[in-house]
This record gives sequence, C-alpha cells and structure tokens, in this order.
Amino acid sequence: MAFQETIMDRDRLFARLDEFKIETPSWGFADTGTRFGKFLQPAAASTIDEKLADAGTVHKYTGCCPTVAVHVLWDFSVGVDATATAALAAKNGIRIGSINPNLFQDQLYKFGSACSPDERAIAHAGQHVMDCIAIAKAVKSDLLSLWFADGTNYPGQDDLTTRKRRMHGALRQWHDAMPPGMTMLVEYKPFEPAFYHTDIADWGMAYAFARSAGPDAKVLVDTGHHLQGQNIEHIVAFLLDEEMLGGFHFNDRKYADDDLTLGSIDPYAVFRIFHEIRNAAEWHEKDVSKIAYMVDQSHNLKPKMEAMIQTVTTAQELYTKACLVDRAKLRDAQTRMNIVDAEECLRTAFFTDAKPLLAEWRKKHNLDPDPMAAYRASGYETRVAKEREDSRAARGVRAGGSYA
Ligand code: RM4
Ligand code: MN
Ligand code: MN
Repeated sequence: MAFQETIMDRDRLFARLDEFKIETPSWGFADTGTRFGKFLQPAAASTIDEKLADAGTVHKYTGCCPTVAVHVLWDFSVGVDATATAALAAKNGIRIGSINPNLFQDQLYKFGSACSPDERAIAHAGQHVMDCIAIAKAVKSDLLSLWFADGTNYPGQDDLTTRKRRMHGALRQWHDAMPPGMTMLVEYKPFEPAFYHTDIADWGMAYAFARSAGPDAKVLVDTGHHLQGQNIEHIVAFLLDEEMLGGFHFNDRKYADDDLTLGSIDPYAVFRIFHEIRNAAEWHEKDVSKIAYMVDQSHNLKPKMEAMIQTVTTAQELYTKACLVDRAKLRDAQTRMNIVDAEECLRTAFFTDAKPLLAEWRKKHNLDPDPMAAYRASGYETRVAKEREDSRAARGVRAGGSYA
C-alpha cells in the first residue's frame, strides 16, 4: 500500500522520526553469551573506548542513536575520571545516556541488594548508587536506570513483606539523593536469577515502588521481562495514562529473557506498543517526548554492530508504521463498533512498507538510505577486528566481555 498523505503528511511523519531517538547499550557491543559459554568475536569491544567507538559508528549510519547506556562496573573502573569518558563519547559524536548501577555481581549480594536481610549488602548497594549518581552528574546524564536481581530461590527463604519494605526504603532514599532533573527508572522482571520470587516481579510492583519513591521515579518496561502471553501494549497504555512510563529496554524473546533482536520473533507486538504510544500522544494529549527508548540485547551469535543496526532500523520501521495508523478511520470504526474495520486500520498500517519513507528521511538528513549496506561497505568490522586483536594481545588479555 502506498503512503497516503491524507493520514499523516511527510513533514509530520519526519518530525516524529526526528524525535524518535534510541539509546544503544555499551554491553551490546561486547562479547556476551550464556551460562554454557561464550563464542568470542574478534571485532567485539572490550574497553569503554571501543564500545564508544562502536556506539558512535551506529549513530553515524543511523542518525538516531545519539546516546549510549553504560553499566557502571563494566564500563567505569574505580578511580577513572568519568568526565574523561564523557569527553571520549563526545569525540565519537555521542553522549553518555542512562547510568545502570550493578547491584548483583558482588559476593555481598548473595541474598539480594536493597532487599537483602544482610544490612551490609543494603549499605553497599546504597553506596554504589551514590557513586552512580555522582558519575551521572559528571557525565551530565539525567537517567538512573535500576534493575535488581533481588529475590529468593525457595519458599520460606525470607519474608516477602519485609523485603518489600526494604525496597521501598532504599528507593525513597536514593530518589532523594538525585539532583533535580534526574529520573529514576525502575525495571521489573518476573524471574531469573531468582527462581522462586523476584522482589520487583511485574509492572504493578514497579509502579507501586516508583510511586512511593517520589515524583521523579518511573517504570521501565523491558520487552523481554514478561511471562508468556502477557499483553505488553496494554501495560504501556496503562502506564502512559498514569504518566508513569519512563522508558523501554528493547529486545525480543521466544521463551524467557532471551535478549534477541527487537522484532525478530513478533514484530506485530512491537508495532502495537508503538501504536499505543501514538494513541496516547494523538488522542489523549500525553507528553511522550520523555520516553527513553533503549536497547537491551545480547548479540551472542550475530556480529554485534550489524545486530545493533538491524535493531535500530527495525525499531524505526515499526515506529513509522504506528505513525501511519489512520486514527480518524480507527475512531470512526470504534464508534460504529465495527471490529473488523477497526482491526484493519492496524493491519493496513502494519503491512505498509515503511522502508521507502525511511530512505527519504535518511536522505533528508544526509544519511545513506541503507545504513546496513553503508556500514558493510565501510569495512569497519574487518578493520576493528584486526586492531582489537592486536590491542588485546599487546595488553596481554584474552577476548572476553562484560557479562553472562
Ligand atoms: C537484566 C535486565 C537489565 C540488564 C541486566 C544485565 O535481565 O534486563 O536491564 O541490565 O539483565
Ligand atoms: Mn533490561
Ligand atoms: Mn533482561
């Protein structure tokens, strides 16, 4: 189906695309794997310099990834000047985005961090978050993104209500320590690494914790963190109406928290999420400009950079399709209670080829209309593979990476 100017003119669509910025994760450029092992890639980034170079390169070809998320312990060693890292990001044409504390790897966190029955673990977590806030200030980031591995493995292991209260206490304290203008994002996950109960298991708990933490705390929806069959777009619509949607971690899944490429398993579900965001903006006068769109993927087998470019362009395509929903027609069909006509409004937009429109948008921004082809033609991967192998050899380190 051809693009209909009547639904949304190009200028309006292109303005929407200009606003649609996606943050790449530093850890998405590093070697990752599963608990069964890692398959190393010569071109994978193993230093923050290399990760920033990769993130800058993705932005150079896509034009929509101006920030990179960092995981504090993986990207900042103790004593390293965070402002130097921010300067390095700027040199690569990007900025440091969300700051992700690491509240799960220290031995002290065996029974949790903020919810641990061990007061030393709570104090350690609190100190780490204060350090993260200081890093955020130094790099001029306004997002503190919290994910907890807290939970228990066996019924009776700890008191669920007491743990809930510990989490409330920690989040309130950390919220109060944030400077004005900083937002705290609270992520949820139904299970893993804890297998019996997770302290922030779903969006409702994240909502309650964020609400009680203070006005600058919002919910982060990681698309992979739901039980099978969960209607994610409904959660998104609900949170938007409550003005509690802080952002997303993009990835796709088939079984659990698989961290696969966004839209690789169910692109229609991603489209439906974007559709609810456009509904909130266009029908319900919600400000959707502050939503933080972030990628949280683990490219275990795909070449890292290609996987990231594929993710970002897929997100743009699905967002464009959601912008193309004929909302006047949809309203009319809903008013007439004609289910088939209403559903067809969504299907028609979803099956529209967004690629030519995105090619035009890219040309307008002096970008190559085909970011993947342009990236491949640049020879970046072959070049950095050689450089990074040499530099790892010179430093006497094996390829590795940050996590899993
Ligand atoms: C979790 C979650 C967090 C990510 C950690 C490493 O499953 O998605 O966002 O930072 O993994
Ligand atoms: Mn996540
Ligand atoms: Mn995850």
